[in-house]
Amino acid sequence: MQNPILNPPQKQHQHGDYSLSEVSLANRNSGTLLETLQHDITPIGAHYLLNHFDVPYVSNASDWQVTICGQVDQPLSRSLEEIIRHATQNSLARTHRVTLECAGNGRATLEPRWPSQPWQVEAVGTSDWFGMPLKYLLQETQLASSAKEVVFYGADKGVDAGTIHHFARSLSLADAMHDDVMLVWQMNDQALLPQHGFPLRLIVPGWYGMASVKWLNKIEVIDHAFTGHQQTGTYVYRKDRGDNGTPVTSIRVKSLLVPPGIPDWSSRKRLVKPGIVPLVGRAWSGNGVPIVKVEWYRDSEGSDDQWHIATLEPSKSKYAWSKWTANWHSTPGKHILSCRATDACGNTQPLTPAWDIAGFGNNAVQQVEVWCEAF
Ligand SMILES: Nc1nc2c(c(=O)[nH]1)N[C@H]1C(S)=C(S)[C@@H](COP(=O)(O)O)O[C@H]1N2
Ligand SMILES: [Mo]
Repeated sequence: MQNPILNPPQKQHQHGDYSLSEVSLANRNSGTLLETLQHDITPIGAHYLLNHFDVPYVSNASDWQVTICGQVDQPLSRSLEEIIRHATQNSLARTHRVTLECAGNGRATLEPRWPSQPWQVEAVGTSDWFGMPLKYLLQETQLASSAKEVVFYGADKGVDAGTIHHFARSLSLADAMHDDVMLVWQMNDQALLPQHGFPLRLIVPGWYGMASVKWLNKIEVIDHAFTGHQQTGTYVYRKDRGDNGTPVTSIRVKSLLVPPGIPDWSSRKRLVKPGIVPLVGRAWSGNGVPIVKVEWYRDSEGSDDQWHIATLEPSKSKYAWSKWTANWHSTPGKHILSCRATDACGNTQPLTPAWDIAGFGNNAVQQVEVWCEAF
């Protein structure tokens, strides 16, 4: 019999009930609790998780080595201890508040859906990431003039679509040298948790999460375009299987609201009393582009509404989400609440998802079902 791990059947889109493998992925890769959108910084442990393979076991962080190889005059190896000492002695260490979102966020709301981590809306979070701009490490070696891309390897290894590989992603040399791309060893003032990349990861602000390689232990400078599985086999926007596609890069404009009132345990539908219901949520976009407008909408059976302008608190950090608030005068009955953000480049969220075969980049508006009744 053929080994099904190395000779997997082609993935097929799914309708209806979730498969056991999707449920297993959902159990491993938790989403942010939407009520924590109240916090400027997602509490540690409530940040969403996306791990393709197993979390590497690291017993001693100070032994952690990063090698830089490929198109460099001389390969270089640095321990995390040396990196931290270099950053501290030269005042290179800094904190960036960054909103991270998984490119697959929203995948499960597409019909039919791609069998993968079945995110609805919850794969987003904001942290204070502490470390050093990556460029200072790259500058410790002489890059060859042929250097074109920089590939970042994680210590985690597994199989996807029959291909055995370490999780690895590349950036163009220019993107890798960008001031804001960070080598990170702390999250919210404590060491990275094992599942968030302990002891060292990359943070690429403004990009979807796949670029922020965790458990970083190898950096390879190459003179061609990287074709690893996580670069070209996935994280590419495709309308159909034959499509060459375009790489997934920066985050698309998006917003969420904290579901108001109280939830029903199993359906997560909401119950509110008639009257003023405060609404609060977050809005963000990619590449450090600020949010300029958030609107909210109430779709109630038998009555028409319009988009209302919410109050927007501008973000204090370039790459972090903004908070928005509004007051809803709720009336008895069933309502669907939505919010919609617009960024400074004029991008706004669509009402229905754009089709993508693997459900990437879905920034369609969230829909929250709320029942209003005196109780
Ligand atoms: N080494 C490694 N890095 C990785 C991943 C991974 O599976 N392995 N997942 C990526 C993806 S798809 C996302 S969305 C982010 C998630 O980061 P978090 O789990 O810390 O929220 O990590 C990225 N970095
Ligand atoms: Mo992701």
